[in-house]
Amino acid sequence: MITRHDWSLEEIQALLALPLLELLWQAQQVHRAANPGYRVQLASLLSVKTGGCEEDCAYCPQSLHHSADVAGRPELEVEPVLERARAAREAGAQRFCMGWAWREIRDGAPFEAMLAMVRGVRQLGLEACVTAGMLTDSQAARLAEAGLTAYNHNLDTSPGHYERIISTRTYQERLETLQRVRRAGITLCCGGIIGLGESAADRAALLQVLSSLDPHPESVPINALVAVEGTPLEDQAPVDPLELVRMVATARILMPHSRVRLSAGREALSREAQILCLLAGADSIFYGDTLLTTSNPAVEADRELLAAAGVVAEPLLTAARG
Ligand code: SAM
Ligand code: DTB
Ligand code: SF4
Repeated sequence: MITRHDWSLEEIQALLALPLLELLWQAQQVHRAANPGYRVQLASLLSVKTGGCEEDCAYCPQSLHHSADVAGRPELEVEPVLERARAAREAGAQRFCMGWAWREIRDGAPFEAMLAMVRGVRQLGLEACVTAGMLTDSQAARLAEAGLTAYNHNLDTSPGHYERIISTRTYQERLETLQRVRRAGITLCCGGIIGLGESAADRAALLQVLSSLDPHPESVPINALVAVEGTPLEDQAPVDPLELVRMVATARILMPHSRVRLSAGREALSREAQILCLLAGADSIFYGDTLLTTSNPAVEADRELLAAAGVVAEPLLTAARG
């Protein structure tokens, strides 16, 4: 299978608009070749530093620009975070993702704590992922040295639609952060959100930027907007689940070897719609009853979902050491 980085907008738009069953068939063929055992990665999320963020991302309940801002939650310390990582491992997770509502990482005690968390999560035999905004080369190097598996930094939407969603950070800054993470040898987790009022052409343009990254991001989260009261997007109409299926399938075709993660918004999907997303090539989900600040399906429901779909979860990569 050839991995391409030169997909044109027209090609991507044509894929997104294919008759649904044709799109699913193409995505399935790509997926089966790339992931023959069809294993699904379970990634658990924890918000370490919640709310009070200086950025103004219109979808986000953690921005201090919106009345939704979840203020007053204390930043978590190392041991309680590792306790949650152990519990996630017990529940069957393979990756543990930690979030900080920051515009960028600053040096000092919170960063040292982040490094200790990364080391601790890796010692548990879990993959470790951090999402904490922009970073410097030396911070990226220290994260790599601590054993960080992946850094999550999303492009969110197309270059054209972006300025309607975020004004405090440019698209170019996001691309530079992604390069810095790559240069440090950390894998990239980078995707976007649908349901932000974007057009089909915007969705294609987001997928074009993602698929032009060389190498492709190792994981590509596809989120459906969770419209939170008190954010500027609170009244946004929910996305048609089949639009999410199309986005997942197209991402799968464009980036055959990436993990395509069915991310925020699963609570609004029926079991059957989620199974269609798996069929379309999603091979990872967020696992655990909360995302960062909003809820996610219960662990038990997800076990039933995977059983109903007849897919198995990826086992731990390394023997547990702690
Ligand atoms: N502050 C860091 C940053 O923006 O890189 C890390 C945390 S931020 C919450 C991580 C990602 O979550 C965002 O880039 C966005 O794609 C996604 N996200 C945030 N709020 C969301 C919502 N209400 N619905 C869907 N996705 C959301
Ligand atoms: C991603 O793309 N989605 C996750 C993770 N990366 C960090 C976050 C979703 C957040 C949904 C809104 C909330 O719970 O605050
Ligand atoms: Fe801050 Fe990240 Fe939320 Fe934007 S998405 S407001 S950067 S926490």
